Amino acid sequence: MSTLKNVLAKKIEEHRKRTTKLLVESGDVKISDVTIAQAIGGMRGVKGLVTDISYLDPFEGIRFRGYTIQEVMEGLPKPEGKDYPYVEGFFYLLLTGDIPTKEQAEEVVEDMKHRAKVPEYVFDILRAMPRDSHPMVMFSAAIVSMQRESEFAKAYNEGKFNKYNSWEYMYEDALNLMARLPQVGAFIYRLKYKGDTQIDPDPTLDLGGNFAHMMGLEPPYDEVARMYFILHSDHESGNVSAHTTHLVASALSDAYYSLSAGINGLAGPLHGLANQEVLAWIQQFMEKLGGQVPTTEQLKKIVWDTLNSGHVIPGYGHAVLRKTDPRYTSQREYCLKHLPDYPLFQLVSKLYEVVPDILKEQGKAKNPWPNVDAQSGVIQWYYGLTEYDFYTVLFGIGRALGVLANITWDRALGYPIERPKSVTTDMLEEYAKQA
Ligand code: NMX
Ligand code: MLT
Repeated sequence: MSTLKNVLAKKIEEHRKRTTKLLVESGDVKISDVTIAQAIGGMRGVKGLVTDISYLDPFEGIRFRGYTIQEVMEGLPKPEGKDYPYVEGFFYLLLTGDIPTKEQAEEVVEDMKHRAKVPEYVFDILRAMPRDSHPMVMFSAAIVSMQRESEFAKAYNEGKFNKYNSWEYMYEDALNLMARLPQVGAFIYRLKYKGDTQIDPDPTLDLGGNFAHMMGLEPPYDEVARMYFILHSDHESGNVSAHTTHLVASALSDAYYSLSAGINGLAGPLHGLANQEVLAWIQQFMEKLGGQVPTTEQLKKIVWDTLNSGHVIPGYGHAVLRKTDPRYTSQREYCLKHLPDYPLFQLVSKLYEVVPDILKEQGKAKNPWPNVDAQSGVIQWYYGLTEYDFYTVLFGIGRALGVLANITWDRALGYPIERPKSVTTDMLEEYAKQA
């Protein structure tokens, strides 16, 4: 058994006792109330999910297994001569809660290389799809098409499966899928935008390095890939992609069905697609200005015009965060170090100076600050990835790390099928009368 699986098995054994004790001794303790506004308003703030993979504080931002972004980037083992950690070592952290040693991280790198072969039929399916299909449609279809590879579904069908061992099959699916997603993503990119000129994986490279290689992008894009996948991996459990993956998996659907569903949610413009929307919006107004960089006054007018036409400002606002997203800040720091004078970076920085005050003045958005998506396109564009409708696939590869770790733990802890109760509007009116 690999070190990762062995450590994970021990952690699960210990954790099960905590969950059982909570259920047996404190199952009736209340952690949340639900108001009519919350029932109508997307359950904002209702505490009804449990995950230990990450936690989002509204003012501090995300912590992965208790570690801040900076602690993760500094503390995890890195490939020789690189500034950003192995994505595989980060996956070890998400799954176990432990920072791996370099040896442990590199064991996962090797393990995932052995799992990385994408079945040929996936390429056939992608090539058969209309070339103008959105890359997220292709990505989701590729994932669900691999469902026939599921160890979890196979074990279920063969009757080998029970509440105690089902996590082991989910774990196998999670690692297999995670190992294959970079090639699936790179294949879609080169199929759609580079005339189907494919680049074979390089078996000497780690996941981030290999992704850059298969995309045809030179170093330091490998560093960008590592940073990007880690930053986008998880945002606790209630966001649309994580929640959807968890919900679908709760029906004992395997990782392929569940991740594909989560990816479909990520493809919405209010969620992961916002990173493409930011670039589309910027391109649109730059075109109107004949390519001129807007002055602050022009930018203010553009923002107001966007709001007045009933559109949201992409990359700003958040359902939970109430300050600048530290994932935005982390990417901004990268830009300040590597591309401080790049015009697109300067424009995005100017938006940061202008948008929050306007959103505050408009008085609707509860959080006027930028989220992860406001900044991420800049770096991609700088390194030559200008096909912005591909950006959400990058988000999706990263997000898979968190949600696959999460559904592995869902099975380990025996979480049941998710099935909240709904009420009717008549009932709400009755509650309101009685209040
Ligand atoms: N621009 C304009 N209006 C906004 C914005 C924004 N960026 N953010 C929120 N609002 C509006 C929102 O549409 C709502 O209006 P109305 O009452 O007319 O329906 C009002 O402010 C209150 O919304 P909030 O409670 O602040 O936000 P909510 O939790 O409902 O939604 C988002 C959160 C992220 C969906 C929302 O802020 C938004 O649409 N942002 C722009 C899209 C975006 O950047 N999404 C990416 C989020 C991060 N990710 O990667 O997933
Ligand atoms: C995410 O990374 O999932 C987004 O910031 C959305 C969220 O957390 O609701």
